[in-house]
Amino acid sequence: MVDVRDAAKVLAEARRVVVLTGAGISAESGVPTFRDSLTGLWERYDAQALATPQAFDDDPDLVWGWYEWRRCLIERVRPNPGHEAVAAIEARAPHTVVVTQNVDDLHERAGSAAPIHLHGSLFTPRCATCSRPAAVTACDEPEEGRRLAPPRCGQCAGPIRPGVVWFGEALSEEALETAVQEATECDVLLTVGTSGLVYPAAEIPRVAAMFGGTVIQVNPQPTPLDATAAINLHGSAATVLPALVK
Ligand code: BJW
Ligand code: ZN
Repeated sequence: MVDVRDAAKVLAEARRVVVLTGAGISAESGVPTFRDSLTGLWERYDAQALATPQAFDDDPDLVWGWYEWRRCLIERVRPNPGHEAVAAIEARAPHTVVVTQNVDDLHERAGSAAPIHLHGSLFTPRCATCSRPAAVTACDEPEEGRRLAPPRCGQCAGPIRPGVVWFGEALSEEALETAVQEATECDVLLTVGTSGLVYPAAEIPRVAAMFGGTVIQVNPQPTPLDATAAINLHGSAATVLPALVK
């Protein structure tokens, strides 16, 4: 059995590190994950009715209201020791790239320099028609389940949409290419708090392993990535990650 101290040694000796994070790293800050039983967003909401381009076309007020509720929730929470440990890894290893599937800004607030947001961000809304970036508005007492008409574009009057990547949409080519390239070159890929069910993000640890990188996984639950990881650390991000950088 490999314990956290062995994993910490492997990480400390790595020159090139990729940290891939998912919703689980923000769970202990109070941000709900998607697929956890009982607390996951997809337990209470229909992904097809909220996280697809078709959903926004069909009911923009429902979708915009839901994303504004989530953005405003995130503005009220703080990064946790897991995000802080990721920033510490970044400060220590000669070359570290943080790749996140999360649409929150908790890595940035914990001190990570320029995380790659594979699935976009709640803080980069844009026009659904002409793609022009739009301003983020102040949050006032957001309520869960409130419908809210999206603002209109100053250029073409099209509806403003969240800057996230929905099912069926392509990820930013630049973001994905950089993440995959870094995975091919890394000594260690640390995957944290992702179910490994959403593609193409779930391929990134496999690419790292295929090119000779050591994959370390941190997750309280088993995932399809268990077989890819050389080291599986079963525990929460806010407890295991600080122990990895001790
Ligand atoms: C803890 C913890 C604690 C809890 N500490 N851990 C190949 C095969 C099959 C399907 C496909 C395929 N390729 C593409 C697809 C389709 C689709 C897909 O993957 N579907 C699968 C679900 C089957 N992919 C796409 O559509 C992607 N686009 C695409 O492929 O485009 C192709 C294309 C090319 C050219 C032109 C056009 C198209 C896009 C995917 C976008 C995903 N978007 C979402 C929503 C973003 C906006 C929003 O936030 O609402 O991204 S879905 C949702 O899932 C979100 C997440 O980033 C993503 C991943 O979830 P994550 O982070 O893993 O969270 P959970 O909840 O699943 O897991 C949490 C984990 O944390 C669990 O394991 C817990 O145990 C753990 N945990 N507490 C540590 N304290
Ligand atoms: Zn526009």
